[in-house]
Amino acid sequence: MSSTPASPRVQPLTPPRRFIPVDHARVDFTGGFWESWSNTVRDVTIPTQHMRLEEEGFLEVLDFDKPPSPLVRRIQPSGLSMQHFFDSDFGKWIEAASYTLKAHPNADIEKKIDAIVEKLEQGQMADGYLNSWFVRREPEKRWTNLRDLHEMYSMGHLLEGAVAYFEATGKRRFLDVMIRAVDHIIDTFGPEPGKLRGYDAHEEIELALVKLYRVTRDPRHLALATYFVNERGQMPSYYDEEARHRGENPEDYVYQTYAYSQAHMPVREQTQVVGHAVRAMYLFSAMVDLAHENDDPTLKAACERLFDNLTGRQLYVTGGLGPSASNEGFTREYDLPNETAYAETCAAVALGFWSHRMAQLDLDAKYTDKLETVLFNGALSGISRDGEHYFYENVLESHGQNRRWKWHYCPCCPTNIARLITSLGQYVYSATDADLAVHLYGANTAEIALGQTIVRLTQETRYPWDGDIRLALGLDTPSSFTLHLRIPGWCRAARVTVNGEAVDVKVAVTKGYVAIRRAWADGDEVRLSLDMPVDRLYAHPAVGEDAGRVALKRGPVVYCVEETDIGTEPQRLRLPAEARLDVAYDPNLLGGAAVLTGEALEAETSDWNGLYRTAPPALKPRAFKAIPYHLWANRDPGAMLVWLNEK
Ligand code: FUB
Ligand code: ZN
Repeated sequence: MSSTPASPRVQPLTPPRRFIPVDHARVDFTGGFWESWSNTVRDVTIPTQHMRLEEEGFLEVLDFDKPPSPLVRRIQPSGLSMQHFFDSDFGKWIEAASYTLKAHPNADIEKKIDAIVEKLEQGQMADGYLNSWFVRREPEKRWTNLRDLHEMYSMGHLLEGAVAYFEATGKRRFLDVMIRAVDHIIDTFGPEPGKLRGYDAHEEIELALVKLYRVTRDPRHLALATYFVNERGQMPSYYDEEARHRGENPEDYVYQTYAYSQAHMPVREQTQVVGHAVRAMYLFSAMVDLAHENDDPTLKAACERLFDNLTGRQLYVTGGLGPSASNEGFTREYDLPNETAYAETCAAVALGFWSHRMAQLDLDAKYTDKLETVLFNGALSGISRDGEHYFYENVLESHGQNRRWKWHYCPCCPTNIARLITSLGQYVYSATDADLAVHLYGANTAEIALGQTIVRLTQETRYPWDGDIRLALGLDTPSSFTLHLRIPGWCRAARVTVNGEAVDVKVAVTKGYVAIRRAWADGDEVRLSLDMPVDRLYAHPAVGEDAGRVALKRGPVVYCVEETDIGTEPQRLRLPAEARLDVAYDPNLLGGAAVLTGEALEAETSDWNGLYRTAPPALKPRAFKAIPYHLWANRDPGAMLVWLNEK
């Protein structure tokens, strides 16, 4: 295969500083929104997902001592079967389950993980190669089609699982298996003569390698991740040459363009978010990691541009992304159809990964705001309130045809939302030696290290149902540091007090974080009050789908209207611009939630004879109710709408 241009010169970032997320196991959600979800995912989602993996034959692929069973997933036109990447699904399950183990040891779950690890180790080839599909079915074809077959995508998820399991239990076996697999990849790929200059079309291994590097501190692990990111999109394309090598015409590529995999140009030159949404988010997450680890401002700058492009032109109000099913990704800017929104759960979860990483490099609430948007909306909608049904696609409009799945033909999403929620603690706080940042609000207690200083924080709040937050600090000895409190972008009036004394928020705020520097002492109390009215949101006029429509949002929570609450399809409603909306907490709604009520108008249909007429419909009053979008499709099936017709 041909050589490609050297990667760009790297200038150091100044200052090379990054906030370090708190260990998720040091954050204990105590009552309220996230405790409830964390418990559900730990107690219901994790065990039932393992059952599904067994029932659906995912774990059977590890029976290396038996001949392979008939395929349970067909081969698609690209040559890929979902079965090629079954390893990724149990890899992600191990990762999600491991996050629960650290604070809540569970011998049964550990036994299940150990059983998978034992089989993986048995299947690992002598040279370290590990991928159940190729080991069992097509060993001669390994590394012949990085464009379509997800080999390193699967290995990346196994690697993330191995790191999480090691960190949770201290057991090295899985980690060592995966280090051997990575050694094999290092021997096979890279710019050195005799190696393949390839990289996997489905990004994932890059960010996994950085996680590995943060455990091993082996520079080869970081170098491999750096190589993969730098090599991506270099021309001539590796995928063209690889296709010719297989005797194929590169022009027959099913997806037509390498933009599908963000491999159409070098990553630092990319300015528009394109292609497959999950791939893009995993790549950009790795780019932020590498921007930090390599002090590389060129990667950071590329991420900043791409983030602004995504959030300014291509993101659903729910935090969903990637409108199109055909490429599981992006189309043109401002193309945000509601009923056909693909908005895959995995993509929203991965946007959470990316935004969170951006905020650690550059403490700017514009990043954390998006993390929060996906957490309360477009990612959380991917799991049912009972914790064992899922959405793969997160539409913003339905006529009742969308139902949650017990499992999915391609079940990448369930384990992805599970790993996000079981590791949620890490997103709440982060620190440097002299700073403590509070990114998310939700009742919890936490222990956070700032260098040698341990801060015990108690956060009391009913967030997201109201915007009052009390933070109590516990310290063994007084300590000077800066407390950074995020003022969410949706909040137009915030008040902060320290031990009862007001802080001038306007003076103290930078990029959406109020900075309070002082000598903190045990028992200090910070109160934050965020005004949380119901906001009416309008979409940019270029989003034709949303013209004349309004979305309701209160604090971080996007609302929708479900037919089951109003007795008619919400598509028939007109919400008057001046309609008063009341907020009330309903303890009986799916574990409790703030709902919006008021009066809207409904288009009369009883006096229509045909499809069209010259007079507009008559409008009659209709009681109105909206519930948080993430809770939709948990009760009677029916129509749903986020963008309501406005009158
Ligand atoms: O291809 C692997 C995963 O399955 C992708 O990330 C998802 O979009 C789904 O296609
Ligand atoms: Zn998915």
